[in-house]
Amino acid sequence: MKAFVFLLVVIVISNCLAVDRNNFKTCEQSGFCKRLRNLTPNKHFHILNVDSLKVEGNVATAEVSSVNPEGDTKTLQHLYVFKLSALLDGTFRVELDEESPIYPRYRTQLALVAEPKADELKLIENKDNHVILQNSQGHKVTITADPLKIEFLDKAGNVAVILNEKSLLQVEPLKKKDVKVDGDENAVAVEEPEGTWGENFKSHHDSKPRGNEAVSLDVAFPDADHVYGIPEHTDKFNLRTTTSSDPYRLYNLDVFEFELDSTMALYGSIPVMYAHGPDRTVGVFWHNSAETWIDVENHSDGTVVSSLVNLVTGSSKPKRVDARFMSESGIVDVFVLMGDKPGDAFRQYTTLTGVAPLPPKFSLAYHQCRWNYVDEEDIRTLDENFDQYDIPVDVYWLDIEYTDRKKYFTWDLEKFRHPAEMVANLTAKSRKLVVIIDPHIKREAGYFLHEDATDNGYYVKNKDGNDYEGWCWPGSSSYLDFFNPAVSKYYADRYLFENFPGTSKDVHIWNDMNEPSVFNGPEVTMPKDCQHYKPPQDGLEGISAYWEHRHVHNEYGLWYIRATQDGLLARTDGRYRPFVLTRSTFAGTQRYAAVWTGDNMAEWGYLAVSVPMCLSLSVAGVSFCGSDVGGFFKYPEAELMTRWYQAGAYQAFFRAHSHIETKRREPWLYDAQTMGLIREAIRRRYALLDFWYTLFYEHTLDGMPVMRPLFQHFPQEKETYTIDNQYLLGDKLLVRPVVEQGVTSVQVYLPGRESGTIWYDVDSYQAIPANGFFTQNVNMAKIPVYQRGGTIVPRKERVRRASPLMAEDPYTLIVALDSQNTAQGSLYIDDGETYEYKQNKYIYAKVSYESSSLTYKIVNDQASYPTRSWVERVVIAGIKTAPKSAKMVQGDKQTALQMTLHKGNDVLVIRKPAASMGQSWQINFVY
Ligand code: NBV
Repeated sequence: MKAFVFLLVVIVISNCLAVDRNNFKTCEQSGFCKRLRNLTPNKHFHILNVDSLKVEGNVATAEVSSVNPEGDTKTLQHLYVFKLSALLDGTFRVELDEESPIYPRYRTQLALVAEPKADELKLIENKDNHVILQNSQGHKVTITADPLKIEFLDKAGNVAVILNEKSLLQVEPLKKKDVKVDGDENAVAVEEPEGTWGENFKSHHDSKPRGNEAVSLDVAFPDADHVYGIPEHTDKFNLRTTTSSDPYRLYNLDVFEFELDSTMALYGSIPVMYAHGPDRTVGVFWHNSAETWIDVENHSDGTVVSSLVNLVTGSSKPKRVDARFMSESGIVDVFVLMGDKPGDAFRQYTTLTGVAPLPPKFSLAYHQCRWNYVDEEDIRTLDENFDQYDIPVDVYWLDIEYTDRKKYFTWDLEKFRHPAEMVANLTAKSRKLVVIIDPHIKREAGYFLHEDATDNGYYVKNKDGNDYEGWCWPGSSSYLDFFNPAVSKYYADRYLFENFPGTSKDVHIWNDMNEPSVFNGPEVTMPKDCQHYKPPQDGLEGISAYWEHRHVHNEYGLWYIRATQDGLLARTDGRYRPFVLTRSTFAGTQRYAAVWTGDNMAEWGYLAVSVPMCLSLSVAGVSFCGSDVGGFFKYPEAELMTRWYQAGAYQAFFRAHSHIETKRREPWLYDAQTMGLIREAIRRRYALLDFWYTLFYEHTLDGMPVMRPLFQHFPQEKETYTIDNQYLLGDKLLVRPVVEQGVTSVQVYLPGRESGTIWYDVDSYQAIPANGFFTQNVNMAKIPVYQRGGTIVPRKERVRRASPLMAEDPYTLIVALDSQNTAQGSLYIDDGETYEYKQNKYIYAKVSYESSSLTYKIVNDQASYPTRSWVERVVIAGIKTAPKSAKMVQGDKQTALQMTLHKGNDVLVIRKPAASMGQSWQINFVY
């Protein structure tokens, strides 16, 4: 019966065309969102007791009390502890918790990479209701005590961020149910808002054993033009005003057939927001893993009222963005990132939550996936076809059907009888396999995972303390409680080769459904009153002895992928870099996995949204992002498929994927011309693989996004603030994928007019001076990509069947000159798969050009890597005067070089400089 209902659900959902909004809460239907959103500003005051202020080390603490909003006298209601910490690199942290909560409140555990490092904090003043503090960089914090307001000032003394200006700060005090006043047995319980001790949504009841425990805070960004971040949504990159819609929602959910242009929740939640304007970029990171809603009000958005006022007064629109964070539980814990350039704010965020580790190089190449490649024969044919049609590919993927009836860590031995052999055949050709492992565990007698988990109490518990049982792909399922270290360890061990037969170091992992997705749960996820492990502590019992799922929901997937990464590391004793892909995200995800944007559709709008979605994830630390190429649902016709490959070739995670019920769509199944265009797009990716790899290496050093918004490098240029169909790769390439159907031209914005930036079309080396928008003609082969003048990009022109086969191939360096005739670039080389680079086995070189020379200098003196690669060509675009001769100098060897001038005599090509990349070299020019 259950199976029948399940099948019915699948059939019904498969036939829907769009998201069923009824399955997901609106703010009105979410008790705390409704409650908090209805609070009147400037009514619920908090007062900081200035006499209690203590500054010790980098931390200022003080007592804060809430004031009775009803009475006109300031009756103190509840006591809180306020904490302000100054952290290294221009970051502050503000925390507010109850002074004596009846149970400990949840503090998000896994988002921070480490305990943030302290800066100094000086008390400058404490008088007349005001406290002024300052960090070592000269940022000041002004605290107004009554009512409580906290202002963060930039180095020039301008207010950059204000907390609680509207007095919407709330930390709802925890209460016990049915507390009688003053111990009087007959007294009536204090009247509480409806829903305090239980809420319903559709057929689901949430028992809320701790009652209301929400937190909220208003944040203002004076002078900001726009705010960005808080992925994952399908909206534009610059966030919209939400006064007449629902707030942006952060609650990791499996939203079937998600819609575009929406503030609805999706698979991931990264609560970091940036505010940008010509004066500065700042950010706030709301460190909370519970369901969160965020309102945004951009005062320069041109609402009717402000436009009318402006018309009458003739004034320009006031610049300022207000935001408001509302979470269901936890404490107020917010990091203020003082910027002041965009890159500073992005780095401050990754300083807190960590950078992505250097990925194995193959994972930046092309991946071929489908739900499902059905058996070994299918994989073999797939592999043969890639070779036959001469299309490079590094990785094939197996979706859920490879398992024995969705029992993870097993194989369907009918269809995959010789997994080890299948993998060996792939690795013999330098290719890899990725297999899916989902978090739901089939509740089937005899399935070792289920039996171990049941016997050892490893499952998440329901509200009554029994193993929680939900419904997912395998049917009746339970979910491991990764918050218990023993469970994470147990799970990590499942990846050991002896525990997962058929796998090898060349089999990597895809973690899907880790929101977690529960088909029959409230909003397709786990009930909030489920119970998670909490380390046992004396005196904690009853509801104090566990965390509820509501506290940890958005970080559940993070605990899961951490266990996966641990497992993949352990299986090779930490020798090989693992690759993990996750669907659910939270702050810190980048440390463990790459991310894809989930189940999109083969429609133009979904291709277009892949750019702002990945940009938002990128500035939120997750640079390794991509979307299903071709679209997951539906079938992409040739034009859409071609454009999607062309776009995907310039996004970090480059994987084609499709739904099980869609028509097959491997490149050779299209007409010959389309296949040729797809092949060409993939080949372009392979040619630039070392460029990508270098960017990811540099990300490990400086935490900068790999995929960047234009305003990161052109912060003054207002036109860039709302552009989200273009982006930069590093500071070097500008990409404007064609995401429109049937076009013969697109508008491209080339920034840098003021600074005289020159851009070069990467196909023709034609120099285009930055001058705002220009019209770029596009035929089906055209991918509008431009190299910034002043940069050097490494390429490999001999594209092969898989990226490892190109490891020792020679490089072409593309030198694009700026108006000063200079250019800089870099190159990172290592073995692409191990951690030996940590023992100095790598090359990191800076390449720089000035008119008399081109220098390739290895900057890591202590390190070396025995590469056989050499430089086979140098292309210098934008040359004004051609040199008469050129000489290569490497060690004590000097060689005269051949050069030719091309195009309008402004592209110089140096053939076969033939210097090894294993040693520094220089080309000297004579004029
Ligand atoms: O495992 C099947 C799919 C997978 O192909 C897709 O990429 C995931 O996002 N999975 C979701 C489960 C069901 C999709 C309807």
